[in-house]
Amino acid sequence: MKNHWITQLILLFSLFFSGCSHPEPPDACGPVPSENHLRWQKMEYYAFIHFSLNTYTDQSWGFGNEEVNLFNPDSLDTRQWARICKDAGMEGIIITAKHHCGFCLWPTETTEYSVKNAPWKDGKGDVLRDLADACNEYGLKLGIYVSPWDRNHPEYGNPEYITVFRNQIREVLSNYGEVFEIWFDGANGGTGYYGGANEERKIDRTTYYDWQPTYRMIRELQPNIVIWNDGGDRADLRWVGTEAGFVGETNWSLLDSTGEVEWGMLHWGLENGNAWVPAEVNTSIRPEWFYHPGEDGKVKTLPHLMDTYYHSIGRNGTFLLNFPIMPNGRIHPADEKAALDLAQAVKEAFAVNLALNAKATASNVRDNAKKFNAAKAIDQHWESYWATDDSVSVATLTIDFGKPTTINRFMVQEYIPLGQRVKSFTLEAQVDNEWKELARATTIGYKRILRFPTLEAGKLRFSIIASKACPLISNIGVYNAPQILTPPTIIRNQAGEVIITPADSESDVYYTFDGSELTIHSKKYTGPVASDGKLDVKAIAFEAVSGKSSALSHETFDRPRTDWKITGIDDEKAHAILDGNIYSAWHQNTKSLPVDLVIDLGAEWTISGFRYHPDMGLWGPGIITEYQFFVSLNKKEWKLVSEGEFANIRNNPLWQTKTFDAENARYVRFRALKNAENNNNIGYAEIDLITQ
Ligand code: FUL
Repeated sequence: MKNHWITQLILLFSLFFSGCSHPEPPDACGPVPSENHLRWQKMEYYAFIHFSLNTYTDQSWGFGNEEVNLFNPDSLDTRQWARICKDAGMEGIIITAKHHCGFCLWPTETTEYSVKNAPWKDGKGDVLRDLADACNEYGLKLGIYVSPWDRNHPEYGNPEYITVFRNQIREVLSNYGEVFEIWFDGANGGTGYYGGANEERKIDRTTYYDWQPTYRMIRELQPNIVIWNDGGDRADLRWVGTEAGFVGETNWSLLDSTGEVEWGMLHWGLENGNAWVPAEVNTSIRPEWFYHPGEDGKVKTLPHLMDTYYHSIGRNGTFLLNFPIMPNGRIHPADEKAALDLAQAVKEAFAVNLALNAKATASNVRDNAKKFNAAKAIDQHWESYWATDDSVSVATLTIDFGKPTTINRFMVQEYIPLGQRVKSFTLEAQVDNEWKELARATTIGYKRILRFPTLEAGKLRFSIIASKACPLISNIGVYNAPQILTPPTIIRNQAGEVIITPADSESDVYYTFDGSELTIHSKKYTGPVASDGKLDVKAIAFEAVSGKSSALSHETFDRPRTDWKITGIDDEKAHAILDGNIYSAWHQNTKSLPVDLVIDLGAEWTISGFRYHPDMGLWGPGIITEYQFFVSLNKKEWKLVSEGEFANIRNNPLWQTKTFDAENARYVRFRALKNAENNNNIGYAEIDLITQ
């Protein structure tokens, strides 16, 4: 009897201790990522390189008949690309080995339309080889874009082309070491050169490419690869439905393995999808993918790129940022600077994890086990996680900083090897013993980052409101990101109000209107400021906490255009050309050129010049290249005071200033004689005058 009792006690003890030391992790919930998915997702940030014959023709899509002779970069430097990408914090580079024009950047055996027939290195060059070597040297992974659509190949549209295409894939995946991702764009405009046929060829994208055998070949050649395919059968990764640089705030890494994918699914994923197909956010550092000299002034700003970061990596996506290569074979210095500035800003934002030394407690811990307790969510180890009991899908985790702590960013990660689970959560801060809601959000996935206005909190409460199954939180980070102190923008609207906008809404702005230097006594900007006459505005953004300020913004303005009227035009939108904002434009409705824009100044002015800012939009900006400018006192007799061209305006679509001998005028007439596109599209972003 005694023995029996002792045996039972030993059993109970051993059960208790084994329960403590070996608590069971939960079962997977729904589809889970493959090892390749996980490796890829952890890369987070990598580069796209667009380089092809388009680089030499200022085109977005080559037709397929562009001369191979054009490809002759004089200082191609893949090591420069790799160095920039590495310094920018990226993990890999995906290159357009073949874009839609069909030109191959490696000496392929499948077509004559490649570097082997180009003057570059006397046909002995191989851009892929150079890039693979540079990636190895810099510790970056290599990815390859091979366009399924081939506007050069004579067999495109026929079954024979599929063999060619597969051989191309075989070549690029066999000869350049490990490839982390292969990219198959879905574009198919139909028309093309096609070996001289110059016709439209339509294919059924669901059947033509016969992807499954191709996928098998790819996985055999590169077992660690992930396949991105927007053109046909579902592969490993999905496009997010836009090239503007964002994915949905709700972002499930799931889709159905078959069937059409509408835009919403690309954007948000599918909560109950039956396959793991996570999102990759692809966008360019400039408006376009290929290099266009006209975009040298349009490189994305730091606040823009930072937003893209939060809207991609911060929303359970990866971030694929494109560099267009210049005709000489290098990345433009402005693009390099933008990427490095972004890297610096990201580094500064996430430099100190304030959750690391805090204390975490949870409303429920799986089996009450140390292995799954709240501390595991703030230990910075991705492999360890806080988990609740199987029956618990609503739970809170509280982080106690121990003292009031200044914060403005919250980062959270799910342990996705066991599936994406959380459907919604809230974040609250304890300020002066009161709980204040900071955010209400939906999915988490691999990584979610929330931004909120800077505040001082003693505690943070992270509450999971809904989850598909017990939540598994692998990491939480809390940060105090410095404001982005780029110079603020200054505009003056038609009413004469000066509007100053800092890049970061939390920065303070100080200004002067008379050209004087800024001091601590300068005025603080609190909203649009009414003004009159000519102005010389200086402004800076300032961050009180760090005491840092931005570089200076400086703008001069002539008299305000308050009483101006665009005459004879019945289109509300025309006022965009007087709103002070060079990013808003208006296009004049005309069937032929020349076309006049007549402005009534509302009073007699003495003028000695005018300024024109063209539309900076990408498509059909209607940039005026040849003009005449007239003045009149009565709108009947007109005097021509200036005529000529706006040289280089197409490549550099900035303010154009023309001066002339002073004239008195009540009316001005700006006549467009010709535009850069050689059609009747005439666009204006702004018109202004220079007065005496
Ligand atoms: C698009 C292509 O058509 C563009 O030219 C570019 O390559 C981009 C990344 O994908 O859909």
